[in-house]
This record gives sequence, structure tokens and C-alpha cells, in this order.
Amino acid sequence: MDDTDKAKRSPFARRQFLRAAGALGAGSMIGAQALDALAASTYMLPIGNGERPVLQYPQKRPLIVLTSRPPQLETPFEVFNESVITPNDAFFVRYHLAGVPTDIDGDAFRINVKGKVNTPLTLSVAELKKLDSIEYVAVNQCSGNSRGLFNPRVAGGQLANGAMGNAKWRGTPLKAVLDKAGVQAGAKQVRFDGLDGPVLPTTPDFAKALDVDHAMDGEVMIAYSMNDADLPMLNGYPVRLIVPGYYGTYWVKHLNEITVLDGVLDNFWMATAYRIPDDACACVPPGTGPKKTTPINRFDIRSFITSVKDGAKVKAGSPLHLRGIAFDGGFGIREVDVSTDGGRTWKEATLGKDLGKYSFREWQTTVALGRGTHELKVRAVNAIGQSQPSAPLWNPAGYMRNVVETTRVTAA
Ligand SMILES: Nc1nc2c(c(=O)[nH]1)N[C@H]1C(S)=C(S)[C@@H](COP(=O)(O)O)O[C@H]1N2
Ligand SMILES: [Mo]
Repeated sequence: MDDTDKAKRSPFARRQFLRAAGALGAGSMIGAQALDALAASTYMLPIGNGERPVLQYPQKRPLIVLTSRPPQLETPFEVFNESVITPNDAFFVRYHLAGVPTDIDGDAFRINVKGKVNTPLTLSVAELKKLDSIEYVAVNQCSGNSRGLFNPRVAGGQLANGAMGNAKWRGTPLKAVLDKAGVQAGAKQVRFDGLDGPVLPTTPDFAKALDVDHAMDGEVMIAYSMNDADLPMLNGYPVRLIVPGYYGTYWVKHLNEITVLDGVLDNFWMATAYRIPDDACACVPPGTGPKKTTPINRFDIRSFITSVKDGAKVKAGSPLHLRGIAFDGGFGIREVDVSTDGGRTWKEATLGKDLGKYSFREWQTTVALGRGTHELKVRAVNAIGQSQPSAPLWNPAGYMRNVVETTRVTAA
């Protein structure tokens, strides 16, 4: 089968997929039998060795499995063309440690606030909901989203572009909680820890920290609602931290411990992992290591065509409607341009509804392609003039890919 045929096929291995979905029944928990059936189903990611099992976890539709212990699930890219908001049941899942909670009593759950505060607090979710509330749409993206596209390849989860999602979050500003507790003078950072933990005592517990000023900016949120519903268990039920514009690593799930520190958190997850080269591009020459690193922070700017797949066959001469999404670290998308000639010339696309500076921004345009193969490209510019590189930047952890992506199509 040639490349074009391959691309025309659904990336789901369809016959097995349907059989597997049937075996599950309606919205059920996963039984051993259903698991066996689903394991037969696969999805082909557009990366080397990209064949992955597809499994349905509780509260989720079938998603692409990177690892099952702990669950790391990628969203099929088709979902991003269906709506600008990523449905809860399609939202990606990332955990580090195998001690993942599967059953949390939301009424019994407590959030402890301690450390350098005047009044330590123990809050139930009901009490949290009585404080101020805020709501906004924001993208959550894993630092290693698209890592599988790095060249030279790097170690770590080989993800395609589906470790991101856009949701409407509602919750209590972290500032309201910290004000209630009273942050003491000399506080430097706030540490966030969730209910999940390591299975082995030698594995470092997953905890992250933000500087106090950031934690108190009024936007960082303890969210109890995602797209007008409770958070799915796998996305942090009953509450998680939302750090808009920042990589998902800070968005601590099942958040049950908030500790105000008078120093800088020096654990594995801050001091060793999730660090990027401390330079303007967060990059180093391929194959080399950075001299100095800094904790990963804001998203860089990205854009995608969602309506046409790499390798697709389209009709020559007639109007081809293109659409997609763009987002950045919170300045907001100002412009999206599309090229049909490999980046030689660009045409400005029409932006869709503005759902806020932290959201995916929809774009669309219409092009016509003559007979032959074409390289479609899309690039975004944000409100402060940042754009995407035309050649990929590299770093050894495989973070922050944001090259102008290329979609090859054949018009006939
Ligand atoms: N408690 C907890 N929170 C966590 C993690 C984790 O392992 N445990 N992983 C983080 C990382 S690296 C990412 S990318 C996001 C993913 O959020 P999601 O699983 O809701 O998509 O959760 C973050 N919060
Ligand atoms: Mo992540």
C-alpha cells in the first residue's frame, strides 16, 4: 500500500475498533473481557513506531494509550477538528506515578493549606465553592506534547500532537484561598501536591511549585468544574490546579496539599525534571546539552491545520476549505497565516470567535490547489509579535515543539 492509501484510511484500525467498542457496552466500567477486546484495537500516530493500542477508561471514550500503568492517554487528533473545546471524555491524561487514585469520595476530600501561613486551613470542596469563583477557557498541554516528532529523537513518552486539550474551567482563585490562610512575610513559593503517590518509597512524590507572586495573580485557579461538569477522575477529580498559559506539569490533579514555603522547592520534579535550556529559544544544538537550565514555564506559540491530514488526497481546482487552531502562552493570537507552497507565500486566515487569551483560537480560510502535491503550512503570531520557527528547535527533553507544521496533500 502506498502512502496516499495509508493516509486515506482512518488511523483507527476500524474493524477491530468497532468490535471492541461493542464489547464494552454503554459507558460502563472496564471488565477484563472488554479490556482484552479493546487491546486488539490500535491507532496509527504520524510518528515512527506510532502504532498504539486504543482503550476506553472510565469516563473516557477510547483514547490512544502511551502507557497503561500509570495511564497516559493521548487524544486522537481528529477531535480537535470537531470543536474548539475538547470534550471531557476525549481529554488527554498524563500521570507520572503508578499510585493513581481510582475512587475518591468528593465529600470526604479535603484540601490542606499549611506552611508559612497565619491560619492553616482544611477545606472541603463545598467550602471551596463558597469562596469567590472565576471561569475561563484555557489550554492544558503537556511539556512533551509532540515529542515523538523530535529529530534526533529523544527519550521520553513518544507523543504525537494529542497531549493537549482546551476546556472551560471553573473554580476558586488560588489567591482567595491563600488570602484566607494569610501568607506570611518572607514566603517565596507555594508547593502543590496531589493525592496520587509513588508505589515504591524510593520514587519521589509528584509535587510542583509556583512563585508566590504567580500563585497570587488571581488567575491561577483551584478548579472543580471542567466544561460545566465535575472533573473526570483521570483529569483530577475533585479539584486540580489550573495555571493558565503554563505547561500541564504545574496543573496538579487531586490537589489536597498546598504548602507555602520560605524557599524554593528543590525536589526532583522542579530541580531535575521539567527544565529547559535557559536561553531565548529554550533550545540547544541537536545532540548537545544545555549549560544552564530553568523550570519550564509558559507555552510557546503553536498552530495546526485540523481539517486536512498529512498525505490526504483533495480535489484539484475546486475551493478547499481549511481550518484549524492556534494558541500561545496567554498573550492571545493576533494573526494566523496559511501557505500552500511550502512557505514561500502566505495568506492571512480568518480568525474564529475569541474565547479568551488562554484558549485555542479557531481559524479558517479557503484555498484552491492545482494538480500535484502541495505543502500546506500554518503559522500564528501572538499579541506581542511572537511567531513559530520554520525549522524545529531542539532540546534533550523533547519539550516545547512549536515548528511551523507541514501538511502534504495531493490534488487530483
Ligand atoms: N497529581 C498529579 N497531577 C498532575 C500530574 C501527575 O502525575 N499527578 N501530571 C502533570 C502533568 S505533567 C500534566 S501534562 C498534566 C496533565 O493533565 P491531564 O492528565 O488532566 O491531561 O497533569 C499534571 N498534573
Ligand atoms: Mo506533562
